Amino acid sequence: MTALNEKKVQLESLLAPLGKVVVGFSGGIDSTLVLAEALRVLGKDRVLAVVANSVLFADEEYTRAISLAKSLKANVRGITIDYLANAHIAANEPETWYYSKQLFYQQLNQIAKEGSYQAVLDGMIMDDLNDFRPGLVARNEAGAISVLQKAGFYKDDVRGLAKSLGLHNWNKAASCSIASRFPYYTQLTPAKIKQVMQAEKYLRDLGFPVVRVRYHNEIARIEVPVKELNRLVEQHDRVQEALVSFGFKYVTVDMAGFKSGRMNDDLSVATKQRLTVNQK
Ligand code: NMN
Repeated sequence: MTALNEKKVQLESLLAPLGKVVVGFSGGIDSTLVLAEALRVLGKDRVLAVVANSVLFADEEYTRAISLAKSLKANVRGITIDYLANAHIAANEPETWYYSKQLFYQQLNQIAKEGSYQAVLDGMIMDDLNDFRPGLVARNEAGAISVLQKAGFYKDDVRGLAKSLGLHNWNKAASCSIASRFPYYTQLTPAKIKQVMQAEKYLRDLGFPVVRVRYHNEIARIEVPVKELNRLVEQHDRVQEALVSFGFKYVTVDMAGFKSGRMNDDLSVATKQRLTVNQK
């Protein structure tokens, strides 16, 4: 048996005894695999996909996630989370990840309780253990189960299994809360968030699926993979014009290319450790 097959068997054996489950579903490939496998192993009537809509994620991501869950024949429920009502999150403190996941899991647990679901599942994977992920502490506190992580799935395993199962988004670029585009302690407002979302959507539509527009007040710092830098700079005129129209004064391209977690470079080792204790 291949290593991936062993992980798949392990995943099935983790899912089988769970009874009725709620799956926190974002439409990303990790939670898509969890949802698809939960549906296959437990059956449609014992799985509920819950999709969160909020100002920190693009509306199109929410709509796409709802349709994807429906196309997998899952029962699906949308919820709304007012992240900016939490002062820590609005202030984009390093704790933002903890508090936003806490709000998310609280709602999932509430839904599970009301519907007599025995477990709440999410899409965290092994790679998340090597990242700055305070959300894992919130997950542990909430008692949510990361079945892929428990079965030892890394991103390549997820994509490999998703592809073999015919999940069309197997190669989808990872996306996350828009908070990651802002330096820590930058006050998040709907206007700033909209500015960054418009800029990223523009660049995605221009043919850059992997992109971050980091917000530094008047300056936009665009990150795309290094191999895409030339192609981006070739289109400097239109990119400059568009991003200025969204409210930036200066439009820059980061020569280091896309680096997930770049804003965490500003955090001290002590802060990272404090917020991720017991992560592993
Ligand atoms: O790819 P970017 O935009 O840089 O964002 C990734 C970063 O966002 C990660 O390095 C992580 O620090 C943060 N993040 C944290 C959680 C969490 O704690 N649950 C979830 C998603 C992203």
